[in-house]
Amino acid sequence: METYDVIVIGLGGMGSAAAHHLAARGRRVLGLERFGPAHDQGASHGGSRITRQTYFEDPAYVPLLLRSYELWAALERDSGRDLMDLCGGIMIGSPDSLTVAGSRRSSEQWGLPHEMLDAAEIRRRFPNLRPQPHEVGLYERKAGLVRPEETVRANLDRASALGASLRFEEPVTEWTSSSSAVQVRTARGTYSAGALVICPGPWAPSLLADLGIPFSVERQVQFFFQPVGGVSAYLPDRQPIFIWEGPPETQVYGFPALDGPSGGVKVAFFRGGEVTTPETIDRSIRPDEIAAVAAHLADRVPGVAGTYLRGKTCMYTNTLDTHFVIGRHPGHANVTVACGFSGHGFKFVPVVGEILADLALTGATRHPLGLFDPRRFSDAHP
Ligand code: PYC
Repeated sequence: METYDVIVIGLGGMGSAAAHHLAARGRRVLGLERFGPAHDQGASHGGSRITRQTYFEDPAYVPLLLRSYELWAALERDSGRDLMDLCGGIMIGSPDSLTVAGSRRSSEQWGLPHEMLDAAEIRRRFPNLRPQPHEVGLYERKAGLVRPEETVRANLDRASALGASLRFEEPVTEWTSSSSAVQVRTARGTYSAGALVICPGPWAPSLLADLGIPFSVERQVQFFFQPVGGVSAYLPDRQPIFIWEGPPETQVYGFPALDGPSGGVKVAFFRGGEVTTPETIDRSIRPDEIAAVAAHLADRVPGVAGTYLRGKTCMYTNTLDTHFVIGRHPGHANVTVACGFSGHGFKFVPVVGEILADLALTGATRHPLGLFDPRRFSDAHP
């Protein structure tokens, strides 16, 4: 049987970063992925993902984001790939909305540079955006976007260059652990290692059923439009990423135009999608969903939804509190898990890779993981 120091299951965003960090620490690493490299079947594709440091979800994420930015810069340098575009970002809504008030709270708590803009100032600085008079925006210059597929490729390349063995099109059928070792079975063989890292993405409900966490996998659509008049007014030097809340509990988000005239502008709703599974997800895009996002944007970013170009489905793996699950598996001391990223995880990929390597090799990490305890959904947990 082939034997390694650490096996990583799942080589999407988080798993590819874990494989990279483990290999960089000189360990013998096996990475197993059910699809090909940087595939589009899970949650790490679509050309762009938001990054930001002001974090309405909880200020506790900020230290992780600061470290993620450092590691992202290092990954760009080491891989020679263009992974990040800090084109700025604006969080819009009524002053007491979660998006605005939460972003402001995290900025003030951590002393993050930001500007509060009223509706007139938003319209003046970013003419594509048309807030209502009662709406305001928190503008963060260091927000922007990261490139998911390029990032996964960069981490896979680095892992491979540092000696990791990466196997694709090889789904895991079973994993087991004893006090001294883990074993992982696939259709091609059985592998053993001292430690296991599981980054299952939307396959968490099956691969990590024994965690007992009530995950809910959600279908989401990323829509690409050609704006009226073309992409020139939407290029990254003019158009920041935006997250726009309103009416309450509805958030829509968007990016500048990327990848030339045919790339278009990407927009999507954040949450509120249908419950699905990786086996049953409907990957077709329905006319009514295209019409719904275009109608929602019509007063806010008029002209953005000019001509529909294409759509791409992806899956969120939501937890009940929408915080991540990262930690040692409560029932298996040599198994580390990272899942339940609830639609906002990709910007953390580099720091999660570092954390997973820490946990798999030493059982501890200097990073704050208080929000992410895998045991928090159990009745026995205080
Ligand atoms: O990842 O920050 C994020 C995000 C917000 C809305 C959609 N994605």
